[in-house]
Amino acid sequence: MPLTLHHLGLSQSERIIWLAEELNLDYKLVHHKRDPIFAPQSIKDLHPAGTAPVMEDDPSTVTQSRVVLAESGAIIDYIIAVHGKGALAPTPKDGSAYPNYLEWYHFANGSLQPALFRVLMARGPASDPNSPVVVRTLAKWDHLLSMMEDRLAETGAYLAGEMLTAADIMTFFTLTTMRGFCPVEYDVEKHRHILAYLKRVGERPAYRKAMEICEGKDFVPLLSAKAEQFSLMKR
Ligand SMILES: N[C@@H](CCC(=O)N[C@@H](CS)C(=O)NCC(=O)O)C(=O)O
Repeated sequence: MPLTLHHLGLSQSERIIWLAEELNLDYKLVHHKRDPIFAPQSIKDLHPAGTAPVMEDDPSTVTQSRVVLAESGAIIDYIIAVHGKGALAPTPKDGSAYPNYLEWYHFANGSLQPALFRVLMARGPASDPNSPVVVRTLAKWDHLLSMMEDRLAETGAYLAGEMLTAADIMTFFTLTTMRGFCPVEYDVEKHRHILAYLKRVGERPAYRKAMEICEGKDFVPLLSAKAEQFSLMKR
């Protein structure tokens, strides 16, 4: 089994385990525990980025040697191309799903995840709630959510269209588990399509299996309007 996936507890590496489960891949899983909030030495030893996810493919059919990647989008593209026969990644043959896929796939780490991270920083102890930067940061998060709301209202299903794609796999962590670090709430009326999407994806067997593999059977994914902050953030 050449593929090894490294998961850091409560982190965006859940994306990669979920992808592997959707694709029904064989892989070896290595769990890493946060120390106490950030990545432990065992993750730093794998790649200079020192963050999760990390994927090892050894030997890779592409290079005939060991490939190590530590960027979610790169790992997802690599696994889909090398191990997944192109599944979950629309191409120009798929018509409008293709440009929509590209936009929402890159929206995840290009816009949504940084915006929520900035909300986390903007709520920090040194933050001034009246500062124009803080006001703009919070407004930006609201605006990105309204873009997602409109898109999900349009498709009634997934971000690229009727079918789940890697755009959903990239995005979902930010809408769910990341809220355990930075609790943001959804409005049951204003965000009703986002909430329906969270339910729809949350019912997928591969997502449920992946979350159980990642966080154990007692973990409840953050799929509802309110989110509790993780206890590791309360020290
Ligand atoms: N751009 C990277 C970011 C990876 C990242 O920041 N991972 C976080 C987990 S959500 C991490 O490892 N944090 C621990 C640390 O920074 O020490 C990706 O999308 O994969």
